[in-house]
Amino acid sequence: MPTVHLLDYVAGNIRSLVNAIEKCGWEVEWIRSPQDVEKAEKIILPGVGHFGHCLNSLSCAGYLPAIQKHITAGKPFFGICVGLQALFSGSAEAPSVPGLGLIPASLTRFSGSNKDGSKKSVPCIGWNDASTLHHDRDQDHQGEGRSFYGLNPGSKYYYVHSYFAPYVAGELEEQGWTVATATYGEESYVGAIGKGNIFATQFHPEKSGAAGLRVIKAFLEGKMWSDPIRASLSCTATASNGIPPNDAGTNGLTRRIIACLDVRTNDQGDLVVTKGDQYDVREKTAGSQVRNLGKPVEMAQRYYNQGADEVTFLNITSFRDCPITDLPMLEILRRTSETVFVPLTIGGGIRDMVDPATGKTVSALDVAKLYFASGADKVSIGSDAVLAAEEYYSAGGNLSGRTSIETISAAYGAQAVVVSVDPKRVFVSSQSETAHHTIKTDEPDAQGRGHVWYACTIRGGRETRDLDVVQLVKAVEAMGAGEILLNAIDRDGSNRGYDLELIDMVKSAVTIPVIASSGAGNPVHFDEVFRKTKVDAALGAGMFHRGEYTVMQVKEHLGQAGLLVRPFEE
Ligand code: 1PR
Repeated sequence: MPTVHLLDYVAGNIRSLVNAIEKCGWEVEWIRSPQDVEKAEKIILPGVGHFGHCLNSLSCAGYLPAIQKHITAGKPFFGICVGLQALFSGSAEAPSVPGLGLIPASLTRFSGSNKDGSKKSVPCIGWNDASTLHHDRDQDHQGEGRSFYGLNPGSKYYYVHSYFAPYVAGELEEQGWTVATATYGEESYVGAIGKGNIFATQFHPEKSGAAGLRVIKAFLEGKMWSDPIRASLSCTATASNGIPPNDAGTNGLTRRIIACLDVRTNDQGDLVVTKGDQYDVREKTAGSQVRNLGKPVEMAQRYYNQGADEVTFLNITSFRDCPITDLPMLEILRRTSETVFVPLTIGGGIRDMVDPATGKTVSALDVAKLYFASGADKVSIGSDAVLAAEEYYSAGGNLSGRTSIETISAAYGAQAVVVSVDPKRVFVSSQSETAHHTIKTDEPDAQGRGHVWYACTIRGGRETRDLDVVQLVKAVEAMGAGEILLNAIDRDGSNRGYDLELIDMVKSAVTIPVIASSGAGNPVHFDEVFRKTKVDAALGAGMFHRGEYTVMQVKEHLGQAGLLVRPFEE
């Protein structure tokens, strides 16, 4: 097998990249010291998270001069995400930290709003283009009408970032670069860039399904230009009138559909996918067995093949178990990441704990590291986030720097930290009855009480706290969480559709992306949540597990109704 060298400097989920390279028929050799760089022919520099953290780690380990030398010698180099950003002179994310300076420009942060006042979630998480190619035609005629490193105008690629390299027409092309751009709201930026032996993508090709694997393969095989791609794109990309949707509500991203697998050990000791009704996962029949809906790895693979944009695993009982001794869960992640090339999130039990085997304290960051090393792109924190938010308010709104959210976000970036919220409705007759954030609801309770606030719960909904959902999401955003997974215990498993009132309330409280969860029973519910709220993604569970609808059917429905969805590619 041919070999490519990968720089290992703790850059998040590197396992998925290795799996993607192997899927392309290549083998990875690790660069573990600057001396190894000299021996390498082709190098891939991955990177996620904070520009300053990544560049400082590379610099302290002595890699930067070695990479410069490799590039100057004309040897192939591929930078991914922060690996692309490293080519620039610097970033507003860490103004005092210099990049490699091969491109004399600096990265800037996405603005949280557009000129018309509409909001834009930051970080930018989702699927976007990298297809409008710009190159200096005087210097390079061979690119005319051809595919640049396997990029395809109809394909979508997975991006996750808060900082970007602004695209100014002509500037980079004049320096001989070929550029593929994406646009988020009104901001156009560099999605992929290349010149000579250098290639880099802001998106994650290893997380971009078949479209991303094609890009990795093109780099590995040295095919800078090739004939146009004839990818078989599914019909999901076009509306029923055949015209690609002009879906203004997304700022350019596709509507993100997530399949969620609640996982736990059943009474026979096997890890199974289960699904509750209002979080009760036991059958209502004699014996009250844990509902067993299938095997986690197989189901994740099925949803990937159906076009899921992301897969989430929630280890729903690990609040009482210790995830570091939960080797089967880690194995599930490892095996899933071998074949599922879209983002994987894992939640459950992420908190500081004591290892029962050694008696030693293990930090939430250590637990997260294990998950990232096993193939997770994001970790989702539930109970521990609620406790941290309570502490944050008792400390007068001051950050301690020690919470799971803060430590993981500082090391791996905000985009790697999801907070999973499990709120329950609490009815009151009027706002004055409570100090909590209330809304007037269209669905009063049996006693006619027409206002609700949403109480946060911990331990899988078993314990309700005196903290409301708005307090929670504001606190975790301040701590550095990058996304909210918004469940609703009252709607869970109900097939009644999402709680739109809850979603509106949370969306207007934060800038970070919000994923709607709980209650989806058919494709129309996805359409409804995207049209009636400003939510960033929608998650479904039971309707997929029970085989009532496929992810593909949801996307086809949305596409035909004129919403922008990622076309499925094989
Ligand atoms: O508290 O950090 O250990 O994390 C535990 C995680 O496990 C939390 O994310 C919590 O939401 C989840 N969890 C705990 N108990 C349950 C349970 O069901 N008994 N599942 C549970 C939460 C909610 C969604 C579900 C949607 C969609 N599941 O993930 O998939 O409600 O369902 P639907 O489309 O069928 O309506 P910690």
